[in-house]
Amino acid sequence: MGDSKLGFTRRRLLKTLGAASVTLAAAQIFGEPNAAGQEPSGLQPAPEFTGPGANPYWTSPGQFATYPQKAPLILLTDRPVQLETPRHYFLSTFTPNDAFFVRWHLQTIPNAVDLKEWRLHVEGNVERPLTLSFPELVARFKSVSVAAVNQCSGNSRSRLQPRVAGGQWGNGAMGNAAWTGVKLREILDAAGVKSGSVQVQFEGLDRGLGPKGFGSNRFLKSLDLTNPVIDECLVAYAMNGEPLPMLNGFPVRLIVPGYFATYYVKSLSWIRVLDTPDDNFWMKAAYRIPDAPRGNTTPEDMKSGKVATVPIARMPVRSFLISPDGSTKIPAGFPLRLRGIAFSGYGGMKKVEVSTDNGANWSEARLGPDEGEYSFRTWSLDWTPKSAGRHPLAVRATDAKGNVQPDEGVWNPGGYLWNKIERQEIVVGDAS
Ligand SMILES: Nc1nc2c(c(=O)[nH]1)N[C@H]1C(S)=C(S)[C@@H](COP(=O)(O)O)O[C@H]1N2
Ligand SMILES: [Mo]
Repeated sequence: MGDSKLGFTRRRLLKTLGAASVTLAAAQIFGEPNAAGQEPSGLQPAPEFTGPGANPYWTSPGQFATYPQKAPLILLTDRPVQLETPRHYFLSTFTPNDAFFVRWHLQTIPNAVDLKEWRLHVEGNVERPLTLSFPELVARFKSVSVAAVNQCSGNSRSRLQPRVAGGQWGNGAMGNAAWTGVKLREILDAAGVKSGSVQVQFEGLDRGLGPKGFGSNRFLKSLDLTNPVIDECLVAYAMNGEPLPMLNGFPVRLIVPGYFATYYVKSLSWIRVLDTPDDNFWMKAAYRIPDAPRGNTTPEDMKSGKVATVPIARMPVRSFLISPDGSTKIPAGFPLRLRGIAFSGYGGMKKVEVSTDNGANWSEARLGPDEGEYSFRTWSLDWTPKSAGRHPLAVRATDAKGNVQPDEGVWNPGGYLWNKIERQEIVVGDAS
């Protein structure tokens, strides 16, 4: 690992957290019911992203908001809090904590956690229920780090045609961090999973009203105990070497490398071993995808009621051109360095290719440092546009399993799994 962010020490963490509580002083994070899922699915086309003058921030309308511990981020909704990361932050492998996107579902989110009071409970179908204080959690289990992308299932939802309800994210509902914590497996072993157990359920500190059809007042996610990803999960207490921002799940959150962020339960406080499959709203009704290639279906097939669904899981391969962003005109003959990132939930990157002629020809980009198979991987390619005019650039990644980004969009009612080849038009001016 070439980055010090993965060389995090427990001693430093405990020093940082010497003050036993972290408080968010934001009154506006309490509010009315979640509007997600209740907005009409209008059929106006998604905005086109052409330059110059293109909105360089991924999404329109693009109002910025400042929340505690956060840089100005693009405000999607404030009840619940949904903040999108502006495009330029994705020039680096690791997304800064203060710029990391934010997504909650429920009305009331924790804005203060007193570590003297806080406990992680391990309960349910176990031999020895555990109640771990923060220092116990840190000291009792081995400290490990992993670089992993946290991407919302609905990232890029605004691109779907026909449009679907839900937060109209651009491409900034994702981020990559070096997560440090302890292995979920070690915690489960300490508690002793009883035979007959089928799933493990995760619950945070948020409470209250959620979207339509949601009966409980809790956000709950579960994973099958037979899923090999259980052995890769971390209960993370540090993000890029610092305590987690409150809005990103202080004091600890679950990390499920390669999986969509819906499983990355924030302010994780209950780990519950189940002897029957979890049928709560967030597993049975929400975050499900058609059981079909790419999770793809049509509005007509959905209406037939015959589309079988499964819980969403791993993230398909994606790549992004971050710079140039199309917002300024480039003089002909100007040597550009095209830069961006790529990742896949199915393992590391094999190659990233760039086309400067709308997909007719492709050139392989140079890959940046390898921070692990679930991390962002930066890429770059030098290119000097020779002729004035519009140059449609495109970027396409292939992951280590050989999965290639398709040039077709995907459609499902949740607006999940978008991974179509990204395009960015660059306008080159005559410099003579
Ligand atoms: N406790 C809790 N954890 C949660 C959620 C939530 O609503 N409550 N939302 C999940 C979803 S759907 C996403 S996209 C990520 C967002 O993580 P972030 O806010 O750190 O970017 O958190 C996940 N973990
Ligand atoms: Mo999400």
